[in-house]
Amino acid sequence: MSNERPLREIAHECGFKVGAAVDSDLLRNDVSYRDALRYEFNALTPENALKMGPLRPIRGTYDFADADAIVNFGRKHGMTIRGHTLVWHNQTPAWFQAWDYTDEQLRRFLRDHIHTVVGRYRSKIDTWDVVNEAVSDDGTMRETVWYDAMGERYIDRAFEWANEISPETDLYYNDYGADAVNKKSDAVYELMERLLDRGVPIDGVGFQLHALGDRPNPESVGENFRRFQDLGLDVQITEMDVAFPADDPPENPLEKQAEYYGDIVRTCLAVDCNMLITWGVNDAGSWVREFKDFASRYTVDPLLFDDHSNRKPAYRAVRDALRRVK
Ligand code: 9MR
Repeated sequence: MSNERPLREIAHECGFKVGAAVDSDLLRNDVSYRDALRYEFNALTPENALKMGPLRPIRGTYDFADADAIVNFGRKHGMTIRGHTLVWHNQTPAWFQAWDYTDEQLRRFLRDHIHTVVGRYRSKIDTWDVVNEAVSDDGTMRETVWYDAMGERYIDRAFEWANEISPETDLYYNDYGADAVNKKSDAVYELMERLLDRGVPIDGVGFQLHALGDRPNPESVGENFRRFQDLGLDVQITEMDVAFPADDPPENPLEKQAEYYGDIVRTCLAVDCNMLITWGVNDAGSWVREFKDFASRYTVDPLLFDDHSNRKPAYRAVRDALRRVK
């Protein structure tokens, strides 16, 4: 690709993982995307392929083809793999949404799902987002199908089922908008305290850090990460991207973006958070473009690589922040 040293090598030297969310079609069909992924990143997460909807399009069967392709690519290239996600209110299969289940049927369905999926990737996936986005923006528990059937204890059970089938895998709770100290992160913190009090086998918290419009203050992010670590939990940044309001971007958006990525990497290093995943490999594949509403509201180049997988100022800022710790 170039003579510059790959980012993953620099990251590796300071015990850091830089990853990207991966789309199976782009991985198959776009050479520059594939090359950037394997050359520059030492971690990945399937962006959609491991979610319940894509995995289980037809009742009674699983389609592991896309997830296997991504996971095997990651293994082949020595990458750490995050599994995303087992329990979420979004992206459930259409047939599931139409199913008139009893609470007990739902409980068994979720247990079997977790046993099957975590079990299949036991030796390949290092970390799972077991439960995603269980807390609402106002800090109350989100009323999902899982919550309606089982109350908050659906979270306990999900972690227990994952743990019993794969005790070595790191199990995470993952959420957005809880990156800095704020009302939502307070609620997530209290949820974590309750889980730990109940002896739930949870290893860490994933902070998504979708910096769209707002950029959480890095100092507050550090302070927030520390309080979760003080509970005995690990922390990771799991879905980062940085975009500005489309109608009011800063003067040098790519430089501003780079500065923020650099600040966040430095924050991570200062508090011993050793994983940062960007939500996509290159700008062309970013979900911000896929979501029509967002694409008109925000600048649409939120990642480290441009549409053709060329390095951006943000890439260099991440690299330089990592280099400085050597
Ligand atoms: O990037 C994902 C996009 O391709 C899907 O259409 C979308 C479905 O809701 O999910 C996106 O990923 C989300 C992730 O799974 C959880 N956190 C927010 C992410 C961006 O919406």
